[in-house]
Formats: sequence, structure tokens, C-alpha cells
Amino acid sequence: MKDAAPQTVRLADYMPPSHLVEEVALHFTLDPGATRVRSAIRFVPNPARADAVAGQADLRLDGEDLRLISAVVDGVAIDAAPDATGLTLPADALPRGAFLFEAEVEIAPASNTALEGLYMSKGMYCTQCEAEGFRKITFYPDRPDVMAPFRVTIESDLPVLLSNGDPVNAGPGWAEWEDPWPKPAYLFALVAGDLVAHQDFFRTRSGRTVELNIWVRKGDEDRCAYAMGALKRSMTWDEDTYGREYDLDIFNIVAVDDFNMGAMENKGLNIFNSKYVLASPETATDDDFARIEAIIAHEYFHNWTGNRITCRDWFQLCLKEGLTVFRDQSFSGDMRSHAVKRIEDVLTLRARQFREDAGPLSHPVRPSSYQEINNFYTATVYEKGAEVIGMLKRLVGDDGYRRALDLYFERHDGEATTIEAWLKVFEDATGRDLAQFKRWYTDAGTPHLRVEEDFNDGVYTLTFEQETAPTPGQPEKPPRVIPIAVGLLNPNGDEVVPTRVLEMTEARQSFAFEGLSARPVPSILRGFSAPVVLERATTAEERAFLLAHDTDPFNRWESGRSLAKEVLARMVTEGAAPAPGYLDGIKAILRDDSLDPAFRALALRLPSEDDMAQTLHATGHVPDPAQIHRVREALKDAIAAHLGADLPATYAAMAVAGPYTPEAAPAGKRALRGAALAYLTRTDGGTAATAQFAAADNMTDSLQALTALLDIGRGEAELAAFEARWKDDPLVMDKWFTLQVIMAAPEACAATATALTERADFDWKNPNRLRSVLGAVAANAAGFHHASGAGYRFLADWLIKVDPLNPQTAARLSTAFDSWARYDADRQGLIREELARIAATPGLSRDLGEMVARMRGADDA
Ligand code: B3K
Ligand code: ZN
Repeated sequence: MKDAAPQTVRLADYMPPSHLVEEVALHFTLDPGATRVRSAIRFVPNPARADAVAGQADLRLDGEDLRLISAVVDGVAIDAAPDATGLTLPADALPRGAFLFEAEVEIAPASNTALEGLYMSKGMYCTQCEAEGFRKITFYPDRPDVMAPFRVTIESDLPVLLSNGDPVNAGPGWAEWEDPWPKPAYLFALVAGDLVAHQDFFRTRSGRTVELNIWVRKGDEDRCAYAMGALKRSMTWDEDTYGREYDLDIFNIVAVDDFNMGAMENKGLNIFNSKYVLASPETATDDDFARIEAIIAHEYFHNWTGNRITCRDWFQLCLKEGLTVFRDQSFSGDMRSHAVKRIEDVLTLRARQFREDAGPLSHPVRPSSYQEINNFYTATVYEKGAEVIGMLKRLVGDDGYRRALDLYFERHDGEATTIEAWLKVFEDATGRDLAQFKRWYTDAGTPHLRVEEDFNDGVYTLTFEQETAPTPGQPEKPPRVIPIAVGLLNPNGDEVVPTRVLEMTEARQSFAFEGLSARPVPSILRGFSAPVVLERATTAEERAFLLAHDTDPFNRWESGRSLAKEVLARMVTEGAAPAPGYLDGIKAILRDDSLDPAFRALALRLPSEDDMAQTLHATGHVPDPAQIHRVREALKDAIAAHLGADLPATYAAMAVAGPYTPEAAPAGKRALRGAALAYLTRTDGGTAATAQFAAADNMTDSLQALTALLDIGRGEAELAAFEARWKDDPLVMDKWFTLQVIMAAPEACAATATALTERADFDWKNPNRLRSVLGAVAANAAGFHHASGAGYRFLADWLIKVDPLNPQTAARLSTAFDSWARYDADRQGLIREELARIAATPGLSRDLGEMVARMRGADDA
């Protein structure tokens, strides 16, 4: 069995492919249980492989779960015997030079529950090939450094038949597509279904007209307009900002209900989880709209960063993902607010990537080994990968960055390349040596940055010390290049030194600022200029000062954030009361009409329970999730009481007049109104929330109200009304499932989740529905970590059940266990028991097997 003894793949073992592919023709005859795939692949020995040129290299083709019907080389049938993972064509059976390999295989898309390769979702056929799904469609060198133009013919009774590239021919029951741009197999896509298009057109800046289609099931057409607008904005932005134009006559997006992740950038045929396409004011929240805009942009941007220039091997995943996340973040900042976007991105980075980096799953942005590559589509590769690009840009400046990117596109277009080539482009374009900077790609772990300061004779000196704790397999952590953006304020709040980027390269390093008349207040790591943990002993007064005066919006928010964490930490560790200075600071922010409402809403948001557990653990405490939950609830009550009459006032002031639109400005007002409502509900017994729910004409208002009511133990009637209205809309019902689990009291969390999974509409084979409950259990920190172990058991039971059908999704959900080492001996014991139970399950997938082994650690894995 292929999963019995998983192989470790190592970057150090990379070998160029023996053969390249000049062209591929595929012919599909679709059938749910017996789809036939005929392939004709023109191979040529790779000039970079002397053994292949000399006719001495076997050709290895990947292939899994395929029934081989025939194999032919240059017209002559061969006797091919596939093994569990593919087919080897021995060198002595191959012609010298180029040759044509033809095969016919049979596959069964209807029974493909892993949702990888060709599968079916609600009567439609669709594909997901990244990372290694193409090998479940036909025999092929399924590796990203083999790029080829594809011609695809699809035969089926279904009315809409789509593949990559441009349509070249069609007739009743068939269609032919041709993609002229060489691409790796992971970008192949096929869709067939009874679909309708929401259509539009885009004129590129060189004057070509591109047909744009969003394909959905009948009835969903009226939920596509926002995604279409986002697509057109993305296309314009990539032309304006990166000089990149779209390169085919047609761009298709298809919405699919059963999908393992968010979306996929297949060339010319993006396939999306319907959750990230379909939106109307009644069904989608402001956050949903923002995410749709970001994901549409992300997949579109991949056309250049990922598709035209792709990865040599999967270790280079961050080459396309880090860069494309960086690009979509910049785009969203341009469309909305850079300050707000930056704060949101840092919140996500800390919640997901810092957490990952602090535990057993820590790995470098460019890992050096894996068993299952799907396990490395992580916050580290994506979000930290984007941070690394942000640092590069900060170090070389905007012009240097633009020159480097132009050179990257010019030099590597049409190639499958590496991080080395990426860095070389920056070196060549800017003259910088990036050897030390490269450690951000190769070394795992989050650096901690300690700061000391000194003021003497008008000279202010900041001394930084960096340290990174060992991570699995990497005991030594040499210093990295850290760009530290710093500004100085004088004691009356004026900025005396505007933002300057200090470039730290040593383990310990000082930077002096001269000519200051008084000891300044430093604002350090402005804009979160590097993904590090800043440790600085400072007073609550100074933080409150920066919260009120900092000119850098990120650091202004950050001061409030660190104050909140300190308040919560002292409530937990010393039983302290909430500090009045903090409560006053919150009130001042709430009242400050000069601030963007979206920013104020973020400043009012408390650190999450998981964030507090992470913070307490990092400062030498053993976090108690139950106590953190109680204390955080008490702080919410204290804030609500302290804000008093300001709450109804803000709530009223932030009402948005007129019909709902998802733009940033009204969304920001709704966010602040929702934050006020959450506190207000603690003091008015739910009056305002009940009224808001009854009057709501959009999903943001409904969910805010429902959440606020559940938070005070009410909302039964509203939950029922919500269900009655939306029971036939799975995307909306996912929210209903999630909310009940997230808001459940710690002791009721597992039971609530269990009851929900017993409902007839808990279709657990649908990843969105599955995650709506399992992901929510993991997100309810006090519930998941309840001392009874019920949360742990619930998740482990489900992982064992899901794994045989959908290993990728099971592996992803298992990461909830990765923080086990933070907790007390009892909880550690309970989690380790569950991990051991999963590990002992016969036939465990390579996906979940690898994750569990890493989480358990080398000693007993
Ligand atoms: N590249 C895909 C993710 C593929 C995940 C494979 N397990 C979507 C994206 O990052 O844009
Ligand atoms: Zn991506």
C-alpha cells in the first residue's frame, strides 16, 4: 500500500526530470463511475540530463488509482505494469530522442471523496490538481518543473464543458480547449455541469477584450456581481501596479460547493469554493465580501506569480504563495484602508503563524523535507512568506522592488524556478547581498527582539538583541536581517524623528539618534516592519501615551493591544482588577471621531483567548483556558460598565442610512456599531440586539445581533427564525452551525457540537459543513480545552472518521492539537492520548499520519 511506509521527500535530493513534455492532448469521455481519459504526450529527453540524452534514463510517470487500459509508444503497444504510485518506462524500451506516449485509463469521479483529481460535486464534474492530483487523472510526470501546452477534448451530455485556455471547437456533446501557455499539470482543470454564467468583459490596457464568466448553478446568478467587480478591479490593479496584463481571450471562474480549500488558480479556469464567490447583502457579511475580494484577487494574481512563472519543486511553494499573498494584501489595502488591512493581517499572522512557529509544526518558509506536500500549505508558507517579501521591499525601497519585479518577470517568464533565482533578481536589480536575508526562507521560528534604551547628552540610543528559540530539527539560530521601522515622539506628543528603517544584522546592535532636546518616546516596529515578537519593558503610561499620540496607525493600535494583553495577564496571574488607565484609553478611542470607525472597531476588540494562552505561555505561565475565559468575560463586563452611555450613543451614531453596500466605509461603521452592540447587550439585557435582528436587511446586522444575544445566553427564538429562513441555503446555514458552537459555554461546547453533527443536514462529506462544526470546536478555546477532555475526544473521533474519505481536510483540522505543550500536565496527557489513538488507527492516511507524528514529536512518534 502506498500509505503504509510514507517516503520523505528532500529538497537536497532534487533532480531535474529525465524527460520534458513538448505537448499534451487529453480526451475525456465523462461518466460518473467510468470516465475514460485518453492521453497523447510528446516527450523529449531533457537536455539537462546527460543520461536521458544518451538514452539511459528510465521515464517515470506518476499515476494513482488509475485502471490502465492501454499504453502505446510511437504507435506500438507496450506491456506496461503500473505499481501503486505510477509506471516506469524502462530506458531500453524507449526510442532515442522524441517520442509519443499514448495511454487510455479509466477513473471513477463519483466515488472520489478525497476531492483531489477529477471528482463530482452536486452533479457537476470538477478537478483539483494542486499539488499532486493530476496523477489521479492519468499517467504523467506530475511535477511542477515539467511544463507543456495542453489541448483538451471533453465529451459529455452536460451543457457546459470547460478547460484551460481558449475554446477552439465545440459541437453537440463535446468541446475542445487549447491552452497555449506551457504549464505544469497542477494547473490543469476541467469542469462539466449544468451551469449558467454571469458574464462581463474587460478591456486590457493594450486594447484586447477578455470575456469574463463566473459559472454557477441555476439560481445563484444573482450572487456573482460582487466577485465580478472584484475580478475587474484586480485586473486593472495588476496592470497599474505590476504592469501585468491578462494573456488569454477568456477568463472563467467556477463556483463549486464541495472543495477542500478556498480556491484554485488553474490557468484561465479558476475553481472556487462557492463560499468565496457567491455573495448578496442578505447572505454575506462585510467580512465575507472583503474575503471574496481578496481571494478573487489572489487567484487572479497567480496568473503571473505562479502560472507564468511557477515553482521548480514543491519546496519552492512560497515563491508563488508568499508573493501572491503579498500582492493580494497590497491590493486590498489599496481598495480599502492600508492601516486597517495591516492590523487585520498581523492579527491573522500572530493567531496562525506565530502559533504554528511556537509549536511542533514549526517549519521554514521554504521547508527542506516533507512526506505529504498538502500539509505544507500553511500560515508559514503563505503569511510569513508574504511578510518576508514585505521586508525585502522595505529594505530595497519601492523603486528597487519595482526594478526587481520587472527583472523577475523578464528573466523567468515561462520557467519553473527557485527562491535562489528570486533573491538573485533582487541582488542584480539593487546591488545588495542577500545571503544573510535568505535565512528568513531557510530558518524556522519567530525571532524575539529585546530592546534597551539610553538617553545621554542629547543622544538617544536603542539597543536591540535578537534571539530565536530552537525549532524541530534546527537547534542553531544565527542572527537574521531585521528591518526595524522606528519613529520618535517628544513628550508632548509631536514626532521629532519620522519613521526610519534600522537594519539590524547582528545578534546585538545599537542605533543612535543625535540632537534631541529631551528623552523621546520611541515607536518601534512601525507598521509591523518584521514578523518578530517585540519584548520591551515599558510602563502602562507610555503605552497609553502612544495609543493617544503615535502617528503610525499600526503602532497606535498595537499600544492598545499590548495594554489589553497586560491587563488580561494581570487579571489572570495576580487577580488584579482591570486597570482604569486602559478603560479610559478605550473610551477615548471610542469617542475619537477623527479616527476611522473600522480602526476604532479593531481597537475595541479584545485579544482572543487563544492569543492570551499563547502570550501567557511565552512569558513563563501555564495557561488555564477556563480561567482565561472567565477573566476575559469579566473584562468585557468591566468595559461595558465603564463605557456606559457612550455605547448607545456610538451605536446610534454608527447607523448606516440607505441600502446596504459592501464598501469599506459603511462596513467600517457597521463594524464599530457591532462592537458597541456587543458591549451594550451586556448592559441592556438584549433590547438593542433583539431590535437589530428583527430589523436587519443584511447578514452583517443579523449575525452581529444573533452573536450578541447568544453571548448573554439568549437568542433561542432568533436562532429558530434564522434556521427557518435559511434552511435551504447551505452557505448561510454553515454560519448558523458555527455560531452555536463558537458561542457555547465551555462545558457545553462538545455536547452542542455533537448534537449538531447528529442532524440530517450535517453533510460531513462537504468540507464547508464539516469545518463549520469541527473548526468551530477548535476555535472555542475554553470549550475545546475543557478539563473533561470532551472537546479533544470529539475532534479525534471525527478525524478518525473523516480521514479515510478526505485525508487532506482531516489533516488540516488536526492542527487544533498543535498547542498541546502550552498546557498543564492533565490536558497534555489528554491530548497526547487522543494523538496516540489517532496514530494507532489502521490505514491512517499519509496526510494525517504525518501531522500526528510531527505533533507528537520525534521521541515517541
Ligand atoms: N494554490 C491553491 C492551494 C492549493 C492547495 C493544495 N492542497 C490556492 C491558492 O493558494 O491560491
Ligand atoms: Zn495562492
